[in-house]
Amino acid sequence: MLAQLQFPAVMGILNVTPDSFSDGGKYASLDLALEYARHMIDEGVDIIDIGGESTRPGAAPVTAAEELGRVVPLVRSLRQISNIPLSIDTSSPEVITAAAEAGANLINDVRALRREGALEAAAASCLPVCLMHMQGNPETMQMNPHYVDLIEDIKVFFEQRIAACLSVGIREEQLILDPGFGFGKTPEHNLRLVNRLSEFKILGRPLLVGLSRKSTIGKILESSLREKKQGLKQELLIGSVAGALIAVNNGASIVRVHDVAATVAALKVRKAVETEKADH
Ligand code: 9MG
Repeated sequence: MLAQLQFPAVMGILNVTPDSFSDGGKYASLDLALEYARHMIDEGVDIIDIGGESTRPGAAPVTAAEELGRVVPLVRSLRQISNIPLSIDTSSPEVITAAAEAGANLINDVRALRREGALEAAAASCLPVCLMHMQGNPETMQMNPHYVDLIEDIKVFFEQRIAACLSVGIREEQLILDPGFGFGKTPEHNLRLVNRLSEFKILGRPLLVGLSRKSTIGKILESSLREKKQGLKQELLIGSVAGALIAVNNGASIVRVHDVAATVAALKVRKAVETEKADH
């Protein structure tokens, strides 16, 4: 599946949780989720990332049974109506196995397959995997995140997780790496990661980045919004698209976003400019 993707690719977020990063679990029912997936496909999405566990800061864990009930019927139904690549946002071995059987094409694990049994389940599924860096866990990760050297610490983490994957038979070509914006990072850490993203390319794998509507974008925009007394929603969209574009310019191959149409449009403009450069 990775070989078929054209980079940069847009991964659209489809959360089927009662509470999610920012969509408030709007797509909690199967029909609504399917409708929203169709909408993202019309907007030009390249991959749909389906998540049944909230990973927002402070979120409590869910059981595998709850997660299975939320995501597997959706993967199965979507597979019947479209060939769009489907990513499953999970850390649970049971969900990895069931989603792969239902037709998922990619595992997106914010815990980088560190949960017991996840490495083995991912290896057995033969699917590509996105290994994301997170310091701590969603319940505690924003309580005073600290690094000796942000970029080096994350690189070492990636090297260890790549080695763990290789040890169970997951091939290096199946891996995508993600520095995990907002997962045990201060706003300053997040901005440094955007600036130094290309340093992770030395590991030889495509990079996935998720900045969309995260609190760092909100914080950057907060003061101007207070002055203008405006709502945050439109500004967050614009800020998120700007973040995605900068991330692609700095080396991201896949951007995980809420606002598919706007991101696709921004990347089209970028491509036209890049094409002109290549032609002359
Ligand atoms: C599930 N999820 C929420 N934020 C994410 C991010 O930044 N990257 C990846 N891979 N998954 C995320």
